Amino acid sequence: MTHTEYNFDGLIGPTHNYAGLSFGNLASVTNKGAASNPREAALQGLAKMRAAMELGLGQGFLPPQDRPHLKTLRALGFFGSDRQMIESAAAAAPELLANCYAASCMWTANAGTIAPSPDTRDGRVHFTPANLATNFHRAIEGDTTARVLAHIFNGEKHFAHHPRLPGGVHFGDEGAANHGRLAETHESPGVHLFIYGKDGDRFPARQRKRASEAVARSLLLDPAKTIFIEQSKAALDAGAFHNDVVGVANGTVLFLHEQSFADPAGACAAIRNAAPFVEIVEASAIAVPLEDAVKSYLFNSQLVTLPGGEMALILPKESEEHPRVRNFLEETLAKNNPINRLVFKNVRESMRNGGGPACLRLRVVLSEDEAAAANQNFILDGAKITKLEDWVRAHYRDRLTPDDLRDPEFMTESLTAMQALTDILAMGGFYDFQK
Ligand code: SUG
Repeated sequence: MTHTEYNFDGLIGPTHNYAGLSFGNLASVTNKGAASNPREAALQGLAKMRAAMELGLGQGFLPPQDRPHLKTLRALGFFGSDRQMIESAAAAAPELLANCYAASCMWTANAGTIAPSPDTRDGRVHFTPANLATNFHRAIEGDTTARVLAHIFNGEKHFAHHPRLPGGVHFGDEGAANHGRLAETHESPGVHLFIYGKDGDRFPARQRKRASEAVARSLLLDPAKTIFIEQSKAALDAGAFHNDVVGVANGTVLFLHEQSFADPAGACAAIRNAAPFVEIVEASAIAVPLEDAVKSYLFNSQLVTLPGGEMALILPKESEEHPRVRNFLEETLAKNNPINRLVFKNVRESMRNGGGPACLRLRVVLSEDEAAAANQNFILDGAKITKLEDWVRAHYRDRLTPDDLRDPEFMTESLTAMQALTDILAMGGFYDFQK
């Protein structure tokens, strides 16, 4: 049976802002307090989805979550009407309010880890949502993410949903951002790479080895086709808070920075052993210093197989504008490997929070039957994208500062947008604020 890779991008929510919430993520910390443009952010994201679709790729999306997350504010002891909660949180704990306002579920590479049916013991597609335990604003995504995945991929015949890992940072898990699949074709059994970290000298690691191992177990993967690799501290401390900042796998190709792994020779030997077909396309530290890789997000690109079999990289504009990186990309293209097309997209609003093209998408490989069983409202065509663009234009602000989050009017505005979206998508009373 033919399998297709679908990229499920996060539709960027109306509260997209720069609150500096992610220690270890240089862009997030640097842009703290800057004004964002949520409308532009969402339109940039939709334009990237449209571009991927026009390349002939399968494209879906995950809806944004309800923010401010009133349920969390209540759990933190704020009380009274919704407006009163916003006012008292703004006065007593503005940083908590900012956490409850984050639009960070846009980075769906962190939604969970997915194993497609050719790779699992029971022949179903398996989903384990991430607990995102390291950062509070991200940890509160999990409940809704699990519900969204179960809503879109509904039906036990094809889909199996597992709970998030328990135990907080002990089992810190950041989903597919630290995971890659190599396979000769989408439908042949894949080899799964799980990259975990140990705390660096500057920054904490978010993905724990024991978490990666537990996720692999939950997904019913073949242990002989599962490899656990330690990320290098140099990469972590240079700002690669997720491994997808320094490497990406697709099909037969692993595209990465030579300083991605703690033991590069050992890791590559293990990968070649499990996946003899692999082509490793590497950037040396001389061609691209780690600092440039983190600045340009060159490896946070979507490495995709086009319908004709060739591979393309969907990259952020920042890589095009960086002379050394651009040069390395041109050289990579000229060499004998499957990558022979570059597509640069402007996702600057997301980039300023440390999220490039690859962060914005969750890959799900589906057979024709599985794709048909998925909720079609979340699988895109041109008309559906236009409808979402209209929704964004009708509801989003073009300027938002962290100070604006204090205004209860903005809460009303954001939840009104979410209500309209649930109507468009026939989701019923899906979100916590609607219950
Ligand atoms: O978790 N940024 C996200 C970026 C996630 C990128 N994802 C991948 N690499 N796959 C994070 O650090 C910043 C939010 C703020 O500061 O307002 C933020 O959450």
